[in-house]
Amino acid sequence: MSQKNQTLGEFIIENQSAFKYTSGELSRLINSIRLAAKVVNHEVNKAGLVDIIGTAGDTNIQGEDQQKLDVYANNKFIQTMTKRNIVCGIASEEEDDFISINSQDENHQNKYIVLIDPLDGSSNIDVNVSVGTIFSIYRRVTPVGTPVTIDDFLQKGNQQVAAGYIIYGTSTMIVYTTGDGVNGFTLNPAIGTFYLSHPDMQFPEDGKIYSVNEGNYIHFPQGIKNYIKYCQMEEGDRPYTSRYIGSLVSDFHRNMIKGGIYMYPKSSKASNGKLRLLYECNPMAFLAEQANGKASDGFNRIMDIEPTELHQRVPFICGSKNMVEKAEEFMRNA
Ligand code: AHM
Ligand code: MG
Repeated sequence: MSQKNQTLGEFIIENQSAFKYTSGELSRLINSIRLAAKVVNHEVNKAGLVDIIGTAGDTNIQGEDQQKLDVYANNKFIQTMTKRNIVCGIASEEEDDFISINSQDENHQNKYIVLIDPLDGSSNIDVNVSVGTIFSIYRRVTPVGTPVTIDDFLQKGNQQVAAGYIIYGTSTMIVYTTGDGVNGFTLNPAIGTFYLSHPDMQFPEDGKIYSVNEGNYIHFPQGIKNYIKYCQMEEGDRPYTSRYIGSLVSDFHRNMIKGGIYMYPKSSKASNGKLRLLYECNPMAFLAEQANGKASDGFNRIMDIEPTELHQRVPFICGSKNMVEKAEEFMRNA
């Protein structure tokens, strides 16, 4: 049973035995994400103070190589998981190919792979607006002790064993699921400890917020245009409120707490939308479903989509169940 004032470390230990494949390995993996999150958080928070926001490859006044924060976060998460020898493979938005970690060594028994978007919401980094990290965890499908292959990464979302995000906002939080509900932990920056602050998070079934980049309106499919007009109509509890941060993690987080729908549809400019199936949409879909919400590409459940490539894009509609179902209805009828 989760309780308030519990630290993330305590929560992980207490809930380890409830996890069906329990061996401590997944707990160690989540612990390593927790550690990297603190380091990245520290760097994100001082971004305005020090001259770290420059072009990757620049040299700063101390003669140190500058890294953009997304490059920094990518390196930090990969290093932490690699050095602690905790996973057999990682794929990242920042890397063209997946990374194999000692997985050809027959003594290497790690069975988890991680897909990660180390710092999502990149357009917000330079302007002091919340960004996030998104992660998705699977068991490998190829045998342990052999090199990981692309098949280990191209698994359907419904095979995820854990997923979550870190939000670097007014407070920093880790929100994650291992398939038994969603829990949120807030960092106390004074002592560097995450506390359980949001046990058993749930999307309200209905909501009044819609989040979409309306600048793309004329390029949207007719079903989405019709649904947006429905959101704006004066009728019943409508018009809804429009809120769009442009950081998926932040928009999702707000909608989960308050009730709402996030949409990044396909458009006449981008036939599959913008967001990536494997390390943006699937983990958010897993969280949404675990929190009584829903995630769809407009017609199908996100987590049932068969992936064909690592950096595949997919239209994404996610949030309060009744709102997503209404948007799907508009898509079907358009
Ligand atoms: P990124 O991975 O390059 O940061 O892009 C993903 C982000 C999401 O966080 C956000 O919801 C979306 O892109 C915003 O896109 P746009 O600026 O086109 O509305
Ligand atoms: Mg991203």
